Amino acid sequence: MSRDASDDLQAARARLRAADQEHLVVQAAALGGPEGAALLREAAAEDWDLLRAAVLAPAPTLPPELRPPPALTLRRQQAVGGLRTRLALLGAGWLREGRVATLLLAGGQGTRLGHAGPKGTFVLGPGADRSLYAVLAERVARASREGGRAVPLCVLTSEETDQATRTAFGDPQRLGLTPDQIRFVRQTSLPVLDATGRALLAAPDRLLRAPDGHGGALNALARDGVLDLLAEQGISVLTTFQVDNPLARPLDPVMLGWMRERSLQALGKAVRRTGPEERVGVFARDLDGRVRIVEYTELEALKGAVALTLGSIAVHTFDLAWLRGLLAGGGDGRPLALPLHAARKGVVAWIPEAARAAPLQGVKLERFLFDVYPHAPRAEVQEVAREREFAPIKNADGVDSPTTARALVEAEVRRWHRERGLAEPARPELRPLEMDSTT
Ligand code: UD2
Repeated sequence: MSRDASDDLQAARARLRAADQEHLVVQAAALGGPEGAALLREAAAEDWDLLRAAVLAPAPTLPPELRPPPALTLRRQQAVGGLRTRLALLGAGWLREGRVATLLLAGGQGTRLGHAGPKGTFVLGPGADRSLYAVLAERVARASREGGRAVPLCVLTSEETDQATRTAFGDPQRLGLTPDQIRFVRQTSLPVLDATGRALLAAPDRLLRAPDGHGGALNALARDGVLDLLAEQGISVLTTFQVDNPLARPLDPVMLGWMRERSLQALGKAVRRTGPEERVGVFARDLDGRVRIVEYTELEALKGAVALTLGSIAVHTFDLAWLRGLLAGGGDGRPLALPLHAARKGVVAWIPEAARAAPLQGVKLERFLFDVYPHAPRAEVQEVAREREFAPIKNADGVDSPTTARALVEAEVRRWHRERGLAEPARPELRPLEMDSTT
């Protein structure tokens, strides 16, 4: 081994020891040779102080006195002096002008659903071709046809879902998309630690890792030059939606119109929470009027959380120039670093002492894309009708399951036909419904 190679390994060992990761140095020594060196190099590339602080630090500090933010609620009947129509026309204008791109968040591991493969490959039915990817991609295709412009669709994948997702999308034209309309962006991963802040192993020679949260989309989009490319194409706003919501309306002209009308940096869709137990982040506003989302896993730390009833359905619209500015260096000149959120999860790790893999409690670290909200001078919330825009698929059965989602989707398709005086389909398929929000 060359002298400088052994020097950098020596430096790696020192860094790991200083970060309470001595067990990795021991494991690398037990492996020896190139495998041991590879483990040392992989481990040395991580910022252990940041990772350990996220695990060992107290609950995230939330500003005091969080209050519910005002929400734009448009009821179909009252049409508020035609406001909804006017906003829809404004938003449709942006789609026609090619000012809108959208990001499908699909890098999650989807463990709760228990589906083999990326969640987007889950077939919602009724036809075997109705995967979540197909249903959602077709809606982007429909909005593109209606606006006369192909809306760029970015799909966030993770190391685990990337290949299967590209394969699932196959020939984009089958979904009504043009080949250059879709772009895959692969987020990075972070080590999984134990509750004491020590790295876990996936195998004798490599760390246990997990996707770094959909907040990883920003750096991945920037790294791949996608944000610059979208800006060069004239894109003004990037909307987001999740693969697990077949009723998502990420190109809703009313939402886009409100964003345009109010010159916002961020706008999020919300539904009234069913109760404090619903697993959705909630919109809140702090004393200086900044809007943020407090994730449901962190709400118990928040007194008065019960008053925060606007639950985020993870359909957001962000101003692209503002996002790029945050990444380049926000107000204080430092590039935005989204905070790390720690989640205790059951994982399977390699236990060197037992020389086998075993299930144990790990801590996954994620960044959340919606943590950009507090950096927005003007961020607002659009309340929408739950039964028409939110059919989450999270669990194999019970609440937020394929059964509840199918029922919601079928009801929405029937309602959509009824309101247009069309005969209700015998077996409603979620063919591209109109994108507009319906409240
Ligand atoms: C998410 C929201 C929650 C609420 C709810 C609505 C977060 C952290 N929480 O809860 O506030 O809006 O959805 O249904 O967003 N994903 C990635 N990469 C990752 C992790 C997740 O792309 O590293 C995607 C994942 O594929 C899914 C979405 O992000 O489409 C959210 O998944 P989740 O399991 O992190 O969040 P969840 O469903 O508990």
